[in-house]
Amino acid sequence: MELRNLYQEPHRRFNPLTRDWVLVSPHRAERPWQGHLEAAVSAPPLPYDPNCYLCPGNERAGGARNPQYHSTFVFTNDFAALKPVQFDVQPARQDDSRRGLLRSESEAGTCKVMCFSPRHDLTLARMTVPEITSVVDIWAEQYAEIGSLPYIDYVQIFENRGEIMGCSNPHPHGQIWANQTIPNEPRKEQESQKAYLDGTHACLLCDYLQLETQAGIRMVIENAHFAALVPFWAVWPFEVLLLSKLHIGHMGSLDPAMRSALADIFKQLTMRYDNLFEISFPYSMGFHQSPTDSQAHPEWHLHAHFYPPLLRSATVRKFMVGYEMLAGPQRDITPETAAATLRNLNPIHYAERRLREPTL
Ligand code: H2U
Ligand code: ZN
Repeated sequence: MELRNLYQEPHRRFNPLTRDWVLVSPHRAERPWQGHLEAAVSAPPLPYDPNCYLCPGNERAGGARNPQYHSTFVFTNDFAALKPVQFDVQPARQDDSRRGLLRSESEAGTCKVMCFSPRHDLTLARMTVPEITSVVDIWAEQYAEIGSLPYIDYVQIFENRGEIMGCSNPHPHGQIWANQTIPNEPRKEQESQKAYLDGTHACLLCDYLQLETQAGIRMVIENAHFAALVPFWAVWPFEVLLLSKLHIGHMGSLDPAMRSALADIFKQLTMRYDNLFEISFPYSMGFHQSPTDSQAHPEWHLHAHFYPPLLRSATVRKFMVGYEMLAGPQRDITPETAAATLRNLNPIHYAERRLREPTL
């Protein structure tokens, strides 16, 4: 069957980063929806909220008080999932069954919270490019600083946005969790990138970006140093993969021009996301970059994944349940349709457009 026809019919696509398959069912996109609707837009927040744990000068849940910060502010999570080790100790390992069925290991690390802005009512989409650039600077600084700890092998930078993603606070913030071992997702990507480099003497994501640049159909937006596209193997309806154009392994290698280009593409992409359903768009986003395990990692290519949960409107989300939980991921609208939708959105943020429109 010709590939174009194949894409009208149920088919599966391979994710070379995780080596998983995703089932694509383009014909199901029009099915009716009588299920759960998410609550639509809540009232816009104020620039300062006296009850917010993250606003400048306020007391946090753990009892500490935030300083009167003026740009990006980082603190150690008061309810950290990982704890640092004070001196160089080997991880403790145990196998209660002696046959590998009841294995456990101690895991050290650190967790930080990063307030992107002192303004409670902003998001990355509404911040200026220089303001986002200072967020990028702190990401790079934290990656280097935390990664230089002898017991940290991986630094995971991420942002959970919106109540629908389980985010506890609307104040613009992200998190950094850093582990003694490489967690599942980056470990899978590391194995795939390494095998590809060993087998082809080329970088998996450099080759992939070249294909996508030629094809154009899944590209959403690009600038001098970064490209944002809906990957061929996307699972979430409006999933985006953000790639550096140069082969760099981590944020420490970003020069000032690349940092502002990263800030620029962040703003362009998150504005388009907000414009899609004219709401402050929820997602989980995170960077994947070289482990900090003191090994050389020529296979690693810096990138970020955006996983937004919404499907057809501000109130209809994609549920990863049933077949997805028990068998594998499945999607209805094709990555090509999702990319075209995002690409063709108005590049000006809807809230700014509303301000400019004359009121009747
Ligand atoms: P989410 O918005 O994704 O829920 O993350 C907020 C994090 O902030 C969460 O991990 C931490 C929580 O532990 N936090 C503090 O460290 N101190 C506080 O006073 C409130 C929240
Ligand atoms: Zn706040």
